[in-house]
Amino acid sequence: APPPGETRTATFGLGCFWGPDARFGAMEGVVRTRVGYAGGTEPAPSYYSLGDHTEVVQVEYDPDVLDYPDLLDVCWRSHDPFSAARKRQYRGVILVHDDDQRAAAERSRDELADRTGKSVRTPIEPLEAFFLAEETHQKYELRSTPILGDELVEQYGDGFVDSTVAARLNGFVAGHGEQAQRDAFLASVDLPPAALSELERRL
Ligand code: MHO
Repeated sequence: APPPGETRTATFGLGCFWGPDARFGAMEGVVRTRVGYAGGTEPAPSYYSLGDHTEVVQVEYDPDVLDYPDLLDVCWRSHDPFSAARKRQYRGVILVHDDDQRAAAERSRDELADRTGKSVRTPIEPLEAFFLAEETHQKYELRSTPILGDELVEQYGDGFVDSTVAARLNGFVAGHGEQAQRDAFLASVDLPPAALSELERRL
């Protein structure tokens, strides 16, 4: 995986952040995923004190493998862009990091509207600040998988959130990814035997 600096970052609100954390984490070229709170003004949000923020996933990716429009495609398929937001906590929103992302997001939104003849309600807003969510919400699908979750949390310790392996496995246990991709991945990683056999059983 490329070091930070040679990666790029994108941020999306797509409903409960557990789902998109797994969806993006399964993608080749995604280096890191983190879930958090953004899009509001509350200075110190937390899960039980969210203020006006939204649950978001932040995706760090290798631009040699993936580009922003690839992530936008997943974004459109991961929420209902034609309905008004329900709770602000779960609204669909594209939080752009710069002018290039804004232009690409607007283009992609307009194409979707043209293609469907419907108006797209998902707002495109500048990302102001991202607040990392509590540890229990990071890679939730993996964390809550028996045996595997505990083994991986133990192996990675404080590095769990930022681990590419944990991001990928979080996606795979949630059912994302292709069989060939999973097989190649399993062959390439060095996991504790208990974790590996649990994974082989599940995938
Ligand atoms: N437990 C909630 C969503 C949690 S998500 C982190 C539910 O499934 O409705 O907001």
